[in-house]
Amino acid sequence: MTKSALITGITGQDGPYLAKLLLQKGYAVHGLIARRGTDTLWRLRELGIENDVTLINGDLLDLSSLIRAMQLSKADEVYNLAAQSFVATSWEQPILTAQVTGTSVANVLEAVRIVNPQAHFYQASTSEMFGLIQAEQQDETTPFYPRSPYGVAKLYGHWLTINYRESFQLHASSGILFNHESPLRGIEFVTRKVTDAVARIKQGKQKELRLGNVDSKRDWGFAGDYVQAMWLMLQQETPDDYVIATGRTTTVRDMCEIAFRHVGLNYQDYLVIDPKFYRPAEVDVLLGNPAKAKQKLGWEASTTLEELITMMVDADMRRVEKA
Ligand code: NAP
Ligand code: G4F
Repeated sequence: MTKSALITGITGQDGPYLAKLLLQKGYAVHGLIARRGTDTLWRLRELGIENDVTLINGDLLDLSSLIRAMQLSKADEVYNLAAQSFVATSWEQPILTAQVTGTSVANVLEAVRIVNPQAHFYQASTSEMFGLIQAEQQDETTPFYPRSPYGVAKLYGHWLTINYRESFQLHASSGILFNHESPLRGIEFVTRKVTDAVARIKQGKQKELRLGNVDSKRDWGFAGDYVQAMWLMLQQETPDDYVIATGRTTTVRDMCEIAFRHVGLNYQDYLVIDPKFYRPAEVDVLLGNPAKAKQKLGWEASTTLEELITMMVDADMRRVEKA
């Protein structure tokens, strides 16, 4: 029997990588799409799967559209990836972020519970929930201390997922994923902002790179590796929560150095610190401990930061050349 999956957020960074993985495994893949009049399908096109997935119109804020999506897709597995996911925006739109990233998780869980409570459910939780870190290396037992409206909203979704598991015995799992990047990363996030700037500077189309806090540290992995962990969680007999990370942390500054060096440039000649990009409250450092995922899921990151950043620079060099 062909398995069916429903992915919310199929037009984001992770959605297309997950869709491709599921298609390779023989799933019928459905994606919820909130039509906004812009070209949101470019990532599916880049992975060559635009015509292989079934798109269903809907919005996380609209429970009826989620019920309809569950009915149409007959999903056995539901991956809730949709969110307002840019941390900086969450201070400018805290209420929208609370609704889309936070309370909408109740809509998705309700749609699952009403239409097919046997379906396995994945919630895209985040290392942002650790915020002001309470342990040097964060794992599933580390207390949360979110530092942004986004982190607070995600914490609601995380606990609701656990609550529905305990209240209704749903197979609901939560992946606490640390930062993961790829050539499909949105341009507003720091890695892609850097790799795009490197390509433009190298090709004479940009003169400088303006960034905020370059001393903050992140545990960066490759999105293509991380979607495998999502799938593995839903194949387990019992639902659970897992930290997904590389176990290595690097400053934004050192990440810049890797990106510029790849095209033979020195980042110090182009980097301008611009307080406009500082955040009202910062997450200074994130470093995950993925031991549980390794032990229980057999998962570990297989792409180094150097491989990831050079892959992203190469993709942006090609894009800028073509433009
Ligand atoms: P992303 O690129 O920002 O994608 C977000 C997706 O959500 C897009 O497809 C977007 O659609 C959709 N969306 C936004 N509002 C919606 C609404 N009201 N109804 C339906 N769809 C809506 O995020 P990502 O990097 O792929 O991350 C996937 C998930 O993992 C997110 O929940 C994120 O918060 C979480 N996460 C990400 C990371 C990371 O490092 N990437 C780490 C931990 C957790 P449009 O294309 O139409 O805008
Ligand atoms: O790339 P970022 O915007 O990612 P951030 O805030 O860590 O959030 C991402 O990862 C989370 C997982 O931990 C996800 F849940 C979330 O959805 C998102 O995918 O910023 C990374 C760091 C921050 O410390 C930021 O202050 O880079 C710093 N930074 C410095 N200058 C900048 C800039 N970030 C951005 N976006 N733009 C800058 O100019």
